[in-house]
Amino acid sequence: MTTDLSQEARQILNENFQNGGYTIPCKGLYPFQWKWDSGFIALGFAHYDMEKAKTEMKTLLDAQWENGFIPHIVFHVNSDTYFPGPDFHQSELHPLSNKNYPSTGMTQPPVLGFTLEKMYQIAEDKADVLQFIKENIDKVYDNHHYFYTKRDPQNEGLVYIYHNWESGTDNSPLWDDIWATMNPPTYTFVRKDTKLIDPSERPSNREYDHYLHIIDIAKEHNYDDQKIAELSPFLVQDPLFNAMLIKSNEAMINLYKIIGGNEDKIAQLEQWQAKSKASFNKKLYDAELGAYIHYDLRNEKPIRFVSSSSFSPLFAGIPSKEQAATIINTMMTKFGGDDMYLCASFDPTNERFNPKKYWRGPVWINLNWMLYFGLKDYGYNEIAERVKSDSTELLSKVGFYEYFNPLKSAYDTENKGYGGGNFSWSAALYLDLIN
Ligand code: 9WN
Repeated sequence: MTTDLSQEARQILNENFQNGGYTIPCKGLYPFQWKWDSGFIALGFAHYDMEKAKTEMKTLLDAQWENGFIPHIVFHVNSDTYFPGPDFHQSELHPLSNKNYPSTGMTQPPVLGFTLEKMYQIAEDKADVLQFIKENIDKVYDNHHYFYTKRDPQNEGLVYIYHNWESGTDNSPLWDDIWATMNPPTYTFVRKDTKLIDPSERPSNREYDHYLHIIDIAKEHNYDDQKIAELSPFLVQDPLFNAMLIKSNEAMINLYKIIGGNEDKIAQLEQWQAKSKASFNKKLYDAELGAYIHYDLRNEKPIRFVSSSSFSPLFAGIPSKEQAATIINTMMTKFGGDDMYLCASFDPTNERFNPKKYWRGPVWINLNWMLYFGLKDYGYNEIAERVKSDSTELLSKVGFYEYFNPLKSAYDTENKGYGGGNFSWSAALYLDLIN
């Protein structure tokens, strides 16, 4: 059973790997290279084809901008199955963008530091992977330098995202109150995703108006970070994004110590780390909700909802033992009933929860993967095992979909997952989870 699934997972990754040296998240729906997908995909390859893992990372890092920024999508090819493409995003507007690779002008969660460390841990030939890390780690360091110098206007050690696509959790109900502060024009555009996927599982056209409008504002200012910080109607400190940054800082400290030298970089990373962790627990921990929350920096107010991102700080060692106990209790109470698969992407007890619609409720394997390792680190082995077995049960029951209904009863009447099928990070992280 496991062997068959592993073979299927490898086949998906192999088939989604492209000649240009990168892996698409899934055929049709996502025909380019995505930043955080690439990190997760590299981990899957690392278990059976380290050369491809290295190539995946290298191709993404080649698209880095001169200011250290790494874009969320690299448009390696032309494709008419995705909107909005390179003509809409126009990364060339930024003076320091990478003119060899058209891309978006926004980013995604910083997973590359901890992905490099994981590749080293998985590697049989440590010397070979260490050599690769030596050649590439400074690019990831420069990316963190970009975040701390350009994305933290109040110098808090917490970086902002200026677009919901930067969060990776695109249409989460977390953003609904921000959309209510905006009134974007109605755009004329042809959606491609809703031709490929049941529209009830994807964001609405009106939501896309908001997404496009934020990009237009950034483009009017050539993607200038300072202007975006001043003007973007969406400016959020996201616990998932910042937890990824902190986890990757830690990974880079470990790797630089293995490499030797680099004292200045280690010192800088440790300084960022201390500041970020302190601010994180001060600003993003909501004791009353018993969870980490998002902060709306534009409107200066906390976004007081619980989502799967609320538990991601476990993966980065951010909560104290007491805070960990509290947030895990919140998770099990709200998300962990016997009738549910862990872990819904949004609070199932909230009226905004929708078990079928993208990031408004379904289970996502990448968040489960983080949760599994975070729970283990804090000694919650039984709950960690449940997250793992819920994930593998879903994958073996219906296949390597993009997201899954968290309600067990849903599978009495339908036998499928949602969004794209043969989805790369579901396959890649399965291979990592079972190893
Ligand atoms: C926009 C590729 C990406 C993931 C995101 C997921 C989805 C894109 C879209 O697909 O977003 O970036 O077009 O909906 O939300 O997390 O990286 O798999």
